[in-house]
Amino acid sequence: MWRLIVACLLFGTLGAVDRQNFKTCDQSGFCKRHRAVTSPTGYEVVSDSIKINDTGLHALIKNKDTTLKVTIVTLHDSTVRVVIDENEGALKNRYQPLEAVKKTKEEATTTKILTTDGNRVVLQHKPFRVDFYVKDKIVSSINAKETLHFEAFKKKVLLTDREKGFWEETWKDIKDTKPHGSSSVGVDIAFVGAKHVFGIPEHAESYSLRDTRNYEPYRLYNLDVFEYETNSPMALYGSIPYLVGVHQKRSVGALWLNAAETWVDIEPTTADKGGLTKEVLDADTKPRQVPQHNARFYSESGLIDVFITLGPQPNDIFRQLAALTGVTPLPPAFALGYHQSRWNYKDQKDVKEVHDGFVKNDIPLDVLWLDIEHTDNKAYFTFDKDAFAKPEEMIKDLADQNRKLVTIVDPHIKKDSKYYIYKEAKKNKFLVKDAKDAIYEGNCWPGDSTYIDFLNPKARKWWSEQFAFDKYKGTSKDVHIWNDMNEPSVFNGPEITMHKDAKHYDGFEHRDVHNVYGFHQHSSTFDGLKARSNNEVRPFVLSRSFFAGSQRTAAVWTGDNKADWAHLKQSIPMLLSLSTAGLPFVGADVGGFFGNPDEELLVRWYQAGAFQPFFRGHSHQDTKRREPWLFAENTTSAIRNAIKTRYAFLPYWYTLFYEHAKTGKPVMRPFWMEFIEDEPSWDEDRQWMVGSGLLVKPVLEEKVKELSIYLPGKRQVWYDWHTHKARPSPGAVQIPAELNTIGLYQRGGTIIPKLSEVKLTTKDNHEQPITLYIAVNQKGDFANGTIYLDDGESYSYEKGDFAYWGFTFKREHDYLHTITNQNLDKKGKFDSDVYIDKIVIRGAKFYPRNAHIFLDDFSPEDLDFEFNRDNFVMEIANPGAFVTREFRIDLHS
Ligand code: NBV
Repeated sequence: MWRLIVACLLFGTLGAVDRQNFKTCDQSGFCKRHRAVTSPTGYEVVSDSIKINDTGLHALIKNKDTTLKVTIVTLHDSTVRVVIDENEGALKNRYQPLEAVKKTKEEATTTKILTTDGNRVVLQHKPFRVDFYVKDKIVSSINAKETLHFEAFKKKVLLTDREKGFWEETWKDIKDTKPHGSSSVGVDIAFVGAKHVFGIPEHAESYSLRDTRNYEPYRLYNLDVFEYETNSPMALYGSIPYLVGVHQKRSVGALWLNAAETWVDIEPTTADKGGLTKEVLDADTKPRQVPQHNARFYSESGLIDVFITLGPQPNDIFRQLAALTGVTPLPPAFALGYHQSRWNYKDQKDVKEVHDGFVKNDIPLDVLWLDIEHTDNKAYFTFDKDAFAKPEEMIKDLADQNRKLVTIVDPHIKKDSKYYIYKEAKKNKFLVKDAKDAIYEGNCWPGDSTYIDFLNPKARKWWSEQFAFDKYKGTSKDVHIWNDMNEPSVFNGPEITMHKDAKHYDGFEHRDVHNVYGFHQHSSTFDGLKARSNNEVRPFVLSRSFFAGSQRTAAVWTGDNKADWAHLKQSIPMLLSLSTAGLPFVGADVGGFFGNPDEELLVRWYQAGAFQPFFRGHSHQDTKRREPWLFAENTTSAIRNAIKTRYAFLPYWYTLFYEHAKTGKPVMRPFWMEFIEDEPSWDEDRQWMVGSGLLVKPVLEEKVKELSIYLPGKRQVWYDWHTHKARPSPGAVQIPAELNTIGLYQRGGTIIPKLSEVKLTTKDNHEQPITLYIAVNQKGDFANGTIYLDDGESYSYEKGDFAYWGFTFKREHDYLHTITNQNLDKKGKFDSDVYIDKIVIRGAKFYPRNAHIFLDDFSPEDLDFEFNRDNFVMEIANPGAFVTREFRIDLHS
């Protein structure tokens, strides 16, 4: 009942977002002020202020009211950092979310113009501007539109009306006291030559960022938005202030390192209008024909701290971003399997029936989830005494079948003097304070709630210790954690979040750190899970809120979507945008959180989810139960099929996650990353790549008879996964959209390892035999691929217990093709029993007469094979080869 009242009062009518709960730019004082800056703000470099030393280039810039200091530092790997802060004597320190970035290697400044890898940074004095050149072409510029606007801290004087918004702001009867006044910052960044810009998640928007000139700017402010709309730049649960301007030859990334509320305006233009005409013009470039995107960032506080990564190619862009904000470490294998969740599984009996149901119905499952109702009256770290009286038994039962449990642990803490977490947090002063220095109180699921101050390193350490097995009673190494509501969500707070004048550790206000609050919760949760097993077991943490760098410790999902086709479609650009911004382990609630999907939508959602990194079915407590067997037989069977297909590709997924950790490349990839030569495909947001080998296009429309698929690239060949039929690219194909259809193509030139048969958990599949799918390239002479193996759960891979092997198919000469494997990393000592029980060669444009294999004894053994002359497919059964022991197969024609 209580829950219903809260839902009705706070969230208004069911069915759509209540926009009234959230600000527009016009309703946000600083955003409005920045957007109103349309004439040059007139900053110039102060003559004689430039100093170049080992720490970079330092200069003062000034306009009629303000003097600022600028630091430009060249970093390792074509990355440049530009920091603009107040000059000495500022009234207050500004918050810098350095926790988001890793220690970056600085390169010594050697010449008067900073250079790194042959790139050039030019500081223009009047007006102040910083230009970035790659091989003599200008690619980016800061302040080309002269919108730099910096509100320095000042002493409070008698308030005029105009000044009022600067010193306080009231919104929906909630006053923001702004004791330090406004301290907002903003500037424009140009992406010269960029046809599209992508990134700045999280928004339910198209993948390619749209022109905001007659629209709201994109907002980055972590918020709990009830029933969010599709196609909207409204803020959602997390923020990564990073975007990339994509260009055939010279892509550029920009990370705006600021954790305060931020808005971003996007202006697509051409270089003749963007203030850089002179710099762009040369013998073969007409500025009018050069596309350009200008992005203007405005943040409520903090400083201007921008990292420009100069690419130039997509792989460089991802590596450079990874060097700044890190990568997702190899997840435990189970986390890549299927997750079954619901708000809520009612009791232990329910849990058992559900996971047994998966076995009975022959559907793979790795993880069962428990939402907030499993706790003792919303006191996290506890179990309801009646419904979950024996958690150990429940967990053991799951673990006996190689399954895991995930429980939810939110950051709001029930205000209850009998609750040990509250008592300890209060005693240790680990709770956020309000503007008057009392403990901050808000309303959330437990009723009156307090909030852990995750900005305090001691509070984080204490929080991480709460996951120890002797503290979080009933849990074991088979329990992993879900952090929800960590924007943080405060039901009676402004915009359903924390008051901006609430106080955190070290004198910072909530406004300074808002977007990094959830990051600190999930990072310390991760640390706790790692520590509870003496750093032996890889943790899995799912978080709703996130910031740049969140990928180092969490997977993320797109929150409370709806069971409709629009939300299914929306999930793709949302996940691509997260992947682009460096966060690869992402997914959307399969089936939609709110509402009841019809069976067709549910099947299509499973098919899409099966090819997205984090794969979980989840739903609201008011929805009908949707375990896969509760539907018509053909629906259940299509869902089973989708989940089994996911499991069959697990060796490929696991390998991609390993490679992500090495290279920064996401696992779910936008087309521009793989096909930079195919410009029309860059903004694709209905299809995606899993790794570089697999193209996915799920059915996203109701009752369609045909699915049309675009095959990107130039002079590539693609193979229909099921029929092997080859198609050239660029081009489009139409395939019949049956209930079991998922558009799936393998790119010529790749080799994909897939399980030959699927068992019901990742662990049970660990040593299952593999089929190698070889898709020969367009010339017919080459294909390669990789596989990564280890124990799937511990950190012993860091000490050499892993195997990373490559496979190569090659035309040696007219009459001989070979298939070989190679150990790609000799440090890996993992000797696995996984063997290859089948090889499928697609596009085998030769007529094989015989085939034999050489194992380590060098005496060839004949192999049985079949060759289909109609579709050029060769299948070798039981080659007798082990993945991690060298072999060579000769195919004579
Ligand atoms: O904990 C309940 C839900 C959860 O199921 C969902 O996944 C989260 O996004 N939670 C939000 C709070 C209530 C939402 C209406």
